[in-house]
Amino acid sequence: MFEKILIANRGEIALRVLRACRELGIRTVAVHSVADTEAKYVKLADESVCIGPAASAQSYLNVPAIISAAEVTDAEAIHPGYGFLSENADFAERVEQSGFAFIGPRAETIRLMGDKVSAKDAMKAAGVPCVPGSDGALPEDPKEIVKIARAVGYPVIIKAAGGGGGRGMRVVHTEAALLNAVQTTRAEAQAAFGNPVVYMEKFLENPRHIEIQVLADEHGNAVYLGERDCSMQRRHQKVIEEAPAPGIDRKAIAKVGERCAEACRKIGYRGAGTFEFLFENGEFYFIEMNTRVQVEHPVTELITGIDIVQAQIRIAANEKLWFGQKDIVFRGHAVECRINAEDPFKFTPCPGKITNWHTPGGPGIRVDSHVYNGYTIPQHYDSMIGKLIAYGDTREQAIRRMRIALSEMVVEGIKTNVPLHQELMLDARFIEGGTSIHYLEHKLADRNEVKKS
Ligand code: MV4
Repeated sequence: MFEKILIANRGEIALRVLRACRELGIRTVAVHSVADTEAKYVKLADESVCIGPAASAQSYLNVPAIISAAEVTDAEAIHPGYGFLSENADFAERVEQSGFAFIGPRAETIRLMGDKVSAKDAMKAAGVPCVPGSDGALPEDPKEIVKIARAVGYPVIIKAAGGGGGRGMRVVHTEAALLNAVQTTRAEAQAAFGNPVVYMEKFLENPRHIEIQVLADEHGNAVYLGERDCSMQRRHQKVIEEAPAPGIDRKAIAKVGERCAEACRKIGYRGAGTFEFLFENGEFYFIEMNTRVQVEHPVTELITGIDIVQAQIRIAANEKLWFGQKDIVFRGHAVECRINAEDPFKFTPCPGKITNWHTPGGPGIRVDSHVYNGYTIPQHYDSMIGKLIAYGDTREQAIRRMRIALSEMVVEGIKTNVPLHQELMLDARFIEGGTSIHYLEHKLADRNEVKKS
């Protein structure tokens, strides 16, 4: 096992990784920007290195500074967390070339999944069900493009190979609009990602976002840890996540989960990963794979009892998976609310000093947050200040516990989205379960309509 790990991230995930290291008896190096000198994970880490000014480009994205920090502190491995450099194949490569272990998949796997066309090709070949579409990049020939769209059937969606997470997409409803849309998406993709390659899919009008968590080791073993429902989102930012996904047949989950695990074995996947699916009319359609630990990993940890971050570390240290698929028992239900420092109605970020901070507790409550009383949230980064996770024997109990937890939560000095979560925990459609990816945006639009009239 590693003796020392450098955590190349900030915020709650830096603290989460630090806690995993502690439990494994691994010493930690925190790297931080000038703006994060007072951060909790910096103070709790065994060592810390300031790697640059507040701007992420000069600190948390500064590859030479991070590698130098690993060198001077004698760290053996680097955990990238999520966001920042976590899915940067060049970073993973530089880390390994410098003699450190990258806690994540091999650089070539990250590269394969970063290109959404090659990711889909690989998954289709490995037996994962995909959204029907162009089967690879769209050709240049307009006649061919029209032909493909007719075969797929309108509406279609044009997506950038270099995009993902909602960037670089365009829905097309008619043949008249097709070629213009392809051309515009290509130009935008070239400008945004330096890659003009686009592909086409059947546009699913009202799907849910269901994702499968996997773990795979370097010895050919892979398991799935069930699914998460991340449909409650606004502008591609998840707001609430839960596991298991309400109302989906367990046999269907086992079937798609086994396909994902098998795909991991086939491509030689290493570490934790997430297969993102759209789910509509009882069918799963793969769209993208994430090669990092995700914000919402705790809901899976709570229903499986498996520590995903510790698993990432042990896999990176070349350990064999210490359990098989049959050993994984799914028990109970977990719901996560992302707590953001933002206006709960306008969604504008609201950084500043927290003058009073009290977190809830009691049975089934977990709080993953790096903030504390008197902490000043810097304006330079993401507005997420923590996650509230509630577990119960049933979904009803988890939601009940979440309502109580939200009512106990005290955050003063800044605005947060806690009021939005309180509203959602009482929302009849949420309580019913199974809302689509469009539900929250429609609800918020209706709410604004009511306010106006
Ligand atoms: C889609 C889709 C409908 N049909 N693909 C958006 C994020 C990116 N990961 C993929 N996205 C979508 N792809 C087809 N063929 C609808 C979306 C989509 C979406 C997906 C997941 C979660 C939220 C979303 C919000 C809007 C659109």
